[in-house]
Parts: sequence; C-alpha cells; structure tokens
Amino acid sequence: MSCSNQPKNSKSEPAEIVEKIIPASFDADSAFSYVKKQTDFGPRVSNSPANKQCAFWLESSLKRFAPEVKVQSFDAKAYNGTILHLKNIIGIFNPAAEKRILLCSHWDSRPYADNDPDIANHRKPIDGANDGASGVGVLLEIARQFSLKSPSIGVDIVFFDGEDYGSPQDEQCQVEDDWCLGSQYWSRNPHVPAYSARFGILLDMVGAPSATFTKEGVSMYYAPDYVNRVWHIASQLGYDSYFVNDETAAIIDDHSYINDLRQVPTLDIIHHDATTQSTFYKYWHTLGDNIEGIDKQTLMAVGQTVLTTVYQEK
Ligand code: AHN
Ligand code: ZN
Repeated sequence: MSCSNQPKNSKSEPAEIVEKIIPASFDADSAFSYVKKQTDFGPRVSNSPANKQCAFWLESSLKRFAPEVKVQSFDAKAYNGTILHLKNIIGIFNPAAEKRILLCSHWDSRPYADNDPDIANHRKPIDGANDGASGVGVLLEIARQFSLKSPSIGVDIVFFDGEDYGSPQDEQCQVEDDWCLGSQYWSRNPHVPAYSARFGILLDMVGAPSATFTKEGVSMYYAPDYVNRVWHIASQLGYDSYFVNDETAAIIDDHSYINDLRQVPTLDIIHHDATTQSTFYKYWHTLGDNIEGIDKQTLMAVGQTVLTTVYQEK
C-alpha cells in the first residue's frame, strides 16, 4: 500500500515511558517482622488493651526512623454509639519540604469476623494480619529505608485508627460514614494546618500470596495519572502479575475521605479478588486473616513499588 521503507510508528512508545527506573532496596523479611509484631499483640481493636500497646510500639518505632513524629489522640463515635479513643500516628520525613507525598494505612483491626464462614465467629475480633498489619508493616519498612536514604521530597506516613469499626454485615442499622473514622478525622484535622501533598498512596491488604491489585474506581476518578505511574513502575520492576491492568468498581476506604475532604489525589493499593462475593481477598473479615497467610513476596512487590515511586519524585 504505502511506502514500505517507512518505520512503523504504531509501535513507538511515548518518551515518558523510557524514563529510567532504579529499583529501590526493600527488605521483605524486615517488613514481615513488623507485620508479625503487630499480630503478636492480638487483635488491635480500637479501645482494646492490645490497641493501646500497639500504638506505643508504632510511635516508638516511627521515632527511630523519622525526624518528627506526631500522634493525634481524639474521640469518635462508632455506629453503635460507643465512644472510641483513637490515635492516628504520623511519621514526618523532611518536615520543612513543601513538596510532599502521603503514604497511609490503617493500623486497627476489625472487632468482628462477620464474613467468617462460621456464624459462631461473627462477633469475634480478627488478627487482621493482612487487613491492617500488612500495610503498616510495609510502611514501617519504608520508614526504615528513609532513615538509610532520604527521599528528595517530604513524606508523611500516616497510620489511621478506627478504620475497621463499621457496622456488622448482619445488623439492620446501616449507618453512613461508620468506617474510616481515623482518616475522616485526619482529613478534617490534618497534623499540619492546611496540609496538602502532591499525591497519596493508601495500602490495604497487601500481604496475601499472589494478591492482585486492580485500578480501583475512586483512585481512577481522583488520581488516574498516579495510578498509571505506580502500575507502570510495578511492571518495570517485574510485578505486573500483582499490579494488574484491570479497572474495578469504586470502594469506600480511607482514600475516599482523603480525596473528598482533603483534596489530596490519593490511590488505594487494595487486594481485589473477582472470585469472592466481597471482591476482597478470601479471608477478608474472617478468623483466617492471620499471620499464616502473609507472603513476603507480596510485601516485597508492594514495598519496592511504593518506595521506588517515592524515590523517583523530585
Ligand atoms: C467497606 O467494607 C465499606 N470498605 C472496605 C474497606 C476496608 C475494610 N478495608 C479493609 N477493611
Ligand atoms: Zn477490614
């Protein structure tokens, strides 16, 4: 048809894709030990003694790695009227930098295994090894890496309390905004007045074997460029079996409130499983969510991807 000597430019890539990606060093054994340390306290249900003990450990751990640590203590009313004494725990790197990135996860664990196949377990608290501890473990290891090699820009690592105290599936009264109490508080009362960041990354359930992370709807609505950047970096690092190129429905999670109330474009790296009814990983809100189900390779894929993303930012 046309001149056959012409190079086919249909295969040429946009210039930005050629950007060199230097893999960050991330220690998955260290991240795993931080996950296990949390589950060793027992379920970290808000208001419980284990929650209190874990809060002190998180605060002192962050203080080893970050030049500045802040703890927000506040009360919030749960769906059932219980007053929860909550703590958001925040590690601040390069505090004076104006350009910032937000990294976050929730550190409390759910009071109810209300998705457990055995109905007798529906009011028992869960270990939350994956749902809670995995994201915090990865971020603590990232904090340790920052203490060895500082990022170019400012980073705030925020551990939210009271994320998982939403009303049980089998209770009639479904209350609005009963999840994500810590991130709702922080979004309205950030640790720095008028806080802003270039973008944010939330980690939620990032430790199951062969986990798959899809491009979730709220993330794609508010932060599509950052989603695509993180997924691209993951694929360059060889993690495209974890960070899959599918778009899935919007969900309410801590990032929804951060996007809505604080206007920081924030994406959620959250395990999506199309084969379960919940669309979350199979042990979600069951007693099966324990340390036995945590896989260092998944912690590595997520940790190295997030850390590499942060070090790329200038
Ligand atoms: C709801 O179940 C409403 N949102 C999912 C957020 C979540 C719960 N992540 C972990 N546990
Ligand atoms: Zn949960």
